[in-house]
Amino acid sequence: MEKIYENKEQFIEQYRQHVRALSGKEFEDTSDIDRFTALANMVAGDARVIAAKTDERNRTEGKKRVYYFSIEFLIGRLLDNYLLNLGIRDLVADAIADMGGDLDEIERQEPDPALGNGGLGRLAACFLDSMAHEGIAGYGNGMRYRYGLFKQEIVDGRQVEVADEWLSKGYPWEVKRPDKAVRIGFGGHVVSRQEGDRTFYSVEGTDDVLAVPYDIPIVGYGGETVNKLRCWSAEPIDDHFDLDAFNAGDYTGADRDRANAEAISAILYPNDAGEHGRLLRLKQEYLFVAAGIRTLLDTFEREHGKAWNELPRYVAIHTNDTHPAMCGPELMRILMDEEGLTWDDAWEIVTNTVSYTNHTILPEALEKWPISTFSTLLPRVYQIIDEINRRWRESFDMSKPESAERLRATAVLWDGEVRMANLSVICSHSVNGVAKIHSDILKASTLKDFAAMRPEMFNNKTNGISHRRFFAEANPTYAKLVTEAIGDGWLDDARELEKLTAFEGDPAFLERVGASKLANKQRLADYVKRECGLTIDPNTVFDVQVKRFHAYKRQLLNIMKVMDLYNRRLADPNFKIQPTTFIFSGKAASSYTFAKEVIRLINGVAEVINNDPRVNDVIKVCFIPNFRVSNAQLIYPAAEISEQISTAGKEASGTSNMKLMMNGALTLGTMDGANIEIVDLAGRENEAIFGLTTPEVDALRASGQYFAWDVVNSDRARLGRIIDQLLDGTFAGLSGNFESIHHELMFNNDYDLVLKDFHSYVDAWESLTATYPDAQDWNRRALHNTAMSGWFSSDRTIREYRDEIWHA
Ligand code: NBY
Repeated sequence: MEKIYENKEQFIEQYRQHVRALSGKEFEDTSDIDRFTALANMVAGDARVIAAKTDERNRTEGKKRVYYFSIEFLIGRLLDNYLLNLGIRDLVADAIADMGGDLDEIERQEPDPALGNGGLGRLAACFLDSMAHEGIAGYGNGMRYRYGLFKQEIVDGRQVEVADEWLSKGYPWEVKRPDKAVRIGFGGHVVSRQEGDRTFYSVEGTDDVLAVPYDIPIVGYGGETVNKLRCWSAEPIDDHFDLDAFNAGDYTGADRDRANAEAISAILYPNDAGEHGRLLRLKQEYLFVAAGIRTLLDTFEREHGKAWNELPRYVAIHTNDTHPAMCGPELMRILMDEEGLTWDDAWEIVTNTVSYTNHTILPEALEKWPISTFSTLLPRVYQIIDEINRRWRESFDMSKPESAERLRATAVLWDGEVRMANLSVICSHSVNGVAKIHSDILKASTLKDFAAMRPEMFNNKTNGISHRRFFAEANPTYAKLVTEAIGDGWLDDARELEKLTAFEGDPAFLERVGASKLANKQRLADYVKRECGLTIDPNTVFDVQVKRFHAYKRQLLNIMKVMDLYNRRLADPNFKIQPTTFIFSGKAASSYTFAKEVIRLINGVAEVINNDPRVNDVIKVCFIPNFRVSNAQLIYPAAEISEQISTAGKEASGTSNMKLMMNGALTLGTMDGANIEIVDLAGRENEAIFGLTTPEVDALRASGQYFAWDVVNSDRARLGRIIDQLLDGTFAGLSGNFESIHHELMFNNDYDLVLKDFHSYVDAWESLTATYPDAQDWNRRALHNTAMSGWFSSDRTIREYRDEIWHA
């Protein structure tokens, strides 16, 4: 790696200059936010120098470019990560200490952009990191929302949503590129014109907005490659400011065009399982797709001219879930309407360029749009989709008995709706799921008709995580220990963590593993004290469930376990509980009432237990508000038990399971998503697995013989009591009882099988925590989990995408 700064002194001199230039003050007289802005500016400048070299290299080597289209990129704070990736973190920390500053404090000033909901958005960000590390010419293409995912506050136990003004203090990593803006048309009507024997189509009378890009540099570990994340913002076309209206006192009316255009990129939709039908959301999807496609075609044309049939050789377009599903139709539109290609030629190019990842099998999350909404907003794109659908139908041999059903299942247009998943599959050459079991379920059920017709396009790419961000950066004490033991090669190649298995029999080393965990727990306890005023004890087990709130993720099962432990302890003071702090964190979609009620229940239970001296020496419940990338980086390293308890078959993969495993937590989980691969890698004896398996869940549902009442009646003492407590005021102190949760369990027949898995879950928890007092053996299992977690690096995932899908 080339050195960016010869030495500390050189860094200090440049940093002082940057501080002066930006704030007009000497370093000593500046605030931490000034110091952050100047430092980030300076590093961003360094990054852009490397980015120019990367560009040049990509051009001269004629590299294939990968465009990763995702409506979410949950990138987190960048400064610490980039200092690490550039190999200058220690030098900079030292230098700033010499100047009388504190790098950690400066880093805490950075806004944590919440441009994503959860796993899907964070995955996209980890992929950017890994593409840059692997030297892939990889570009993120996404949205720049003025307000990211809402800030969560807890008031009387309830989630309250507050706007996330992440841009209010400026964002030094981004550069606006007005020269690269793209005009985007909505509405209007399709007109045709004849040229010889060809009909050409275009749209007239559109309402246009300008998509304006902001670029963020993506610094790869090793400092050789700097890629770009391009996020699109919507603006009005010209200055449509209406001076007459303004002079007449109509200030809002004067700026109406601006407000309407800017609304498109104003907010991130906070639903992580689909909220379809909103016109503005469809506008977002088209805006970043159309602008991204235009950009990549311009780049291609600059390098290869109009040799469009070469596009699949030099460009891969990857669609992260169905939100960018219009990539296929939009590319068809440009190739035919603007470049004059025939349908067949364009189709060949499109299907060889586009690939698709599915992230969910939940039927309610599969994206669909009313045809009427779609065709009015995007008449020409709709016309192309209609033609894709027509040709697809025509390809069926209707004399075959299976055809009718296959057609029903695979059609793009059905029942007045556009089915985005089917569109994505038909426009792609590759479809992948995100963990082994998930990819199998896609083939066996969700997309089974496609899989029967085109088995070769289906494949699995088990998710991964940036081990540099979520281990090296988040957990410096443990990372230092690891590096002392096995060198720092693991930063580059996470599989090297496996060398740690050699230390599993080394008591002194295991003791240090335990000490680093304790330090991380203390660090989290300090944060919890600051943020929530709650005292938690680092000498208790830290049992952690952090993720979006969803019925299928079953945070309810977890808190019911806590209620059960509480009840049993009150009934019998000799009932032994391994002292534990139950830590929850996560947001619920604003409109998801049930999930919000579960948050309220957790806080209600916390309020009672944390204030009850009969139990609060052995149980504490802690809900950490406003889960986001930055506090996640404090939580994962402190965890000892990783709660991964979704109903089997529902969690496509999960990625917090991987982050927690890497940081030495033992998985308490169902055989779902990537938990299965965790067990394969680390051995079932080093995790705690419970509950129904996917085939058992399917069989039980199919039998029609599951009755929630029977399960409760067979255990009045424990389950019955918990069910009663939802209504009897025990936990109602903050804001009332929990009727809707009671209703879901008892009258909706417990769709997520919480009651069914309850006993096996609580038993598994008790057996697992019973082994905690043998610290050496616990630490050995923790170390073993870390050692075997390297396979979950997103570097591995990205290499698989590169070799098997993108061929880059
Ligand atoms: O993607 C998650 C899966 O639930 C998880 O199992 C997987 O590990 C992760 C990465 O593959 N899905 C997810 O995070 N989905 C969303 O965030 C999301 C966001 C928006 C919408 C749908 C899903 N939407 O339709 O608007």
